[in-house]
Amino acid sequence: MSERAVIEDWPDIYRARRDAIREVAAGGVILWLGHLPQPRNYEDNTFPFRQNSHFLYYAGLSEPALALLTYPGKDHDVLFSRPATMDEIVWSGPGRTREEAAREAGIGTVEDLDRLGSHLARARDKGLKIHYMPPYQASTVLRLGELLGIHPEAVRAGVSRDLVEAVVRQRLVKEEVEIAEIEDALRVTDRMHRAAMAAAGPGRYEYEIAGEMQGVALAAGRQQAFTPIVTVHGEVLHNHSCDNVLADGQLLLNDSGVESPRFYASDITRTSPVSGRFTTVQAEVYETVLRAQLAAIGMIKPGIPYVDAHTHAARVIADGLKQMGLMKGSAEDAVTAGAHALFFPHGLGHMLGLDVHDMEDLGDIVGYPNGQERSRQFGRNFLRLVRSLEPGHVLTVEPGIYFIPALIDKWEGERRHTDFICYDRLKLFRNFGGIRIEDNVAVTAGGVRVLGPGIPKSVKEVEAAALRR
Ligand SMILES: [Mn+2]
Repeated sequence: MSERAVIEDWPDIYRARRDAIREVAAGGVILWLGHLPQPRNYEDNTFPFRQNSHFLYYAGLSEPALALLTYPGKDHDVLFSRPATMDEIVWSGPGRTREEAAREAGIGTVEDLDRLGSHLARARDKGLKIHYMPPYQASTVLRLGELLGIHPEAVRAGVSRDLVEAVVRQRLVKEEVEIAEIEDALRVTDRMHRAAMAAAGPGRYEYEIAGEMQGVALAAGRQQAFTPIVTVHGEVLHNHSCDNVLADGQLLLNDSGVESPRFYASDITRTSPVSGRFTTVQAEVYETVLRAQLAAIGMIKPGIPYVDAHTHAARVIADGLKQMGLMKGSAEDAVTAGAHALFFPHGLGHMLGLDVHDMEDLGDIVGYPNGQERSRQFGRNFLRLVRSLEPGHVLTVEPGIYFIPALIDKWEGERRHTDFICYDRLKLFRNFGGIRIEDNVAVTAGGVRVLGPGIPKSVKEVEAAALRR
């Protein structure tokens, strides 16, 4: 179904990735633990399974209960897997054989999972350092403690800093095949967003729209890359409830994206009018967000610090709000003081890859290189990415304007930034909601490429898609 522009040989791709990372272990062994199923309300009723992204990056295998040891020496990898019991075959089917899975990952040797401990013991006896990534699931912490013969509380201190840094370096720069995966995901995400715009209308419920979208994803054999945000209360930034009824005059904010066949994420936000037509005021705010987004995208090229695009987008927003009589004074000074964050209280974007916030399990090392620290200023403190951009980086650009009644009341009560904010006029916007526009872009040698098939974005395009019902 999906057209592929890139010739792929995934076993070779995984092999090459492992050969690059094993250099970093400098003669040591790297332990990659795949995920176990996570119980939902009892042991056998589990959450939908999602493999660990580092495991996917280096082996591509999406089944539970796998492990991988990367030994020194080219192509020396051992996959560990549990042989299926007869009961498991009866209840869950035979699945593919371990040998088939290993071949797909370009791995020549397969062993039983319960031999992993003795492999690690032998490596330790030989004085080889065992490198591993920081765990974020409780079951992984416990397994690491057991496998390494240390107390679970000591697991975090033993994480390999060298490995983490090298994984970040490697995964940050996307190969063509990875960008093709993200674009593949975006083709389904496009259809999902169009379906949502067309399905929205007065009297329908947010969950009905979410259901239409999920239908598109499931019918394409895809999972969501994260819990979708589908709401008329776009001012609640990560609003995961969706039981409001849609009314004429409201805006529907939809932040969602599916995964590709190899589990790469897409992450798109569109905001559309429930009635099919923006009001004049809505269109004015919308155009401001769009101007900020296009200006930020236009700045992206190798060498530019992403924080500069964030700051510029904030200024465009402050300027637009000035024209609407909601802000005053110098837009530049307002942004330096942080006054714009009343309306734009989050970061411009984040890295995207196998994770929707790529490698967020590794912390700020992804977006803040060389120990740079996050700003303490409200709004800017939520910026996940400041680093200088390089060809192959894939990231989101997602400015927004929101009217958050509780925040407005607090700032007004504290008489915060009264030089820049027109609190009186703001009263007219209390029930406005929020607008965010988000695209996924790749940094190229010459600048930037917006990924995906062109999801409706201008006022005209969004209205046309919303009226198609
Ligand atoms: Mn995003």
